Amino acid sequence: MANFLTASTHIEQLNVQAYNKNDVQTGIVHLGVGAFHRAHQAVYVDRLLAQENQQHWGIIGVNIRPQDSQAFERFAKQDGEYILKTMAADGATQYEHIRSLVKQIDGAHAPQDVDNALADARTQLVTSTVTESGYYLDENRTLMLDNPAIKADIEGARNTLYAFLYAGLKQRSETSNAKITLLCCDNLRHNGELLKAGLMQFIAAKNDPALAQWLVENASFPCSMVDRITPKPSQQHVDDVRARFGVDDAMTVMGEDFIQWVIEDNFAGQKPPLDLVGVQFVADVVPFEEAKIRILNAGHTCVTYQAALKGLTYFDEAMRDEELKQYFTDFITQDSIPAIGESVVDLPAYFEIIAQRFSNANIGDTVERICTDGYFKFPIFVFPTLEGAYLKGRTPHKTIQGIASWFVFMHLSNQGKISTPYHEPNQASLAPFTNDEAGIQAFATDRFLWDTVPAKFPNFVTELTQAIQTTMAKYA
Ligand code: CS2
Repeated sequence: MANFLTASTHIEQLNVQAYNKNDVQTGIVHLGVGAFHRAHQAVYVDRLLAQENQQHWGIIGVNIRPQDSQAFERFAKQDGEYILKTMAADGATQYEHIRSLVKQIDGAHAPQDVDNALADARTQLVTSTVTESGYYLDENRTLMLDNPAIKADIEGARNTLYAFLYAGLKQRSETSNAKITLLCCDNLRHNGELLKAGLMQFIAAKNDPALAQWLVENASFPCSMVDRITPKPSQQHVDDVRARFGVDDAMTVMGEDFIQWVIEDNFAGQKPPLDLVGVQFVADVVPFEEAKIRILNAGHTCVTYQAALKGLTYFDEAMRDEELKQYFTDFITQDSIPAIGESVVDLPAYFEIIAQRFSNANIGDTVERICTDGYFKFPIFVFPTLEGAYLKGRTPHKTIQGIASWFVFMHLSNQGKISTPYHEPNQASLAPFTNDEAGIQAFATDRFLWDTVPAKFPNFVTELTQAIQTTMAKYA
């Protein structure tokens, strides 16, 4: 197998785990080989492969999106190997050569190869990172059967992860009885339960009770909390890697030095001993998930639109802006932490660590990246704090301010009044939220976003309307 880093490559300062890639066999299939996977799960597995007798955990990387085929092809050409750069807030920098993605399949072109990989009895674990919007579930965990992508998949197309899981697991159920673990690695609350709910409804829509029964007996869907801030790799980073190591790395990634993975100990398939390399296996992942989603992700979400309105480019700049820094502290201490209540996680200490991570200027994480995909992020990241506060009899003023900033951002960005572009895969869902009384009312009462909060706590609608008006007046 050709090696991506040749003999002529300058490999000083490049860390590589001590295992021989020729000894590695595959035990994991990963769907959605994006930057986050390459900076997170693939890194843990790379470390696992260097442990004694753990060379059977190599990853088969699967692309499921036709629009990513070209990039994926380049990745496959470099044998799935790439360089990861991590940077600490104090400037300490590390480069690692990651080799755990030992085989690549472009599902957009070779779906049968994906089915074979999923059906292969050696595959013990299927992981997925297809983004928050890749699961097509509404506020009641109901699969969006009217969504064109899901509709087409039920008819036999291959748009979503469900179509791939369905076909592969069906083949597995017919050819082997090997148990399997389906481990969702996206930032969704109770992510394992959601993956299970979505897949089971998909199988029901395919009218396949035998497969549903097979999954009940042979599969598990643990929840997991994944964490590492992974900015979109910049051209500067790609150039740096080329200058430093002499390679054109199409899939190089960068991230912060912090990394965490907490997994519910519920494996139907064989369990990779990832605890040897720092992963935490726990009976209940919910407290970790809630802390991360409500403090880190919601902190990002509620601050980022305000940062964009202020014209900031990098997220760490927001942490140096007195007003936004204070806002972030108030949002977490007045709204998020009280709404979580008792937790096994030391929430104030956790918040301090996140505040430091957010201030890391070396990673160059952009406001633009964090503004992406707001329509799916608010219900997942921000809604629990909103509802939790109201249920405890409090009005979450800071949360409402964050929500208002999103509304104002969408309008000013679309009008070209601020420079941060808004990448929103669900633009159509935002169409009713026009910048007038009716649009604000539609926004403040949207069922997908805020579920029953507006009906149960009408004060939310009043306060949000005011906050939108104040914010609009400030920035328009
Ligand atoms: C961010 C996440 O996109 C976002 O909203 O909050 O991508 C965040 O950087 C990761 O979840 C960190 O683990």
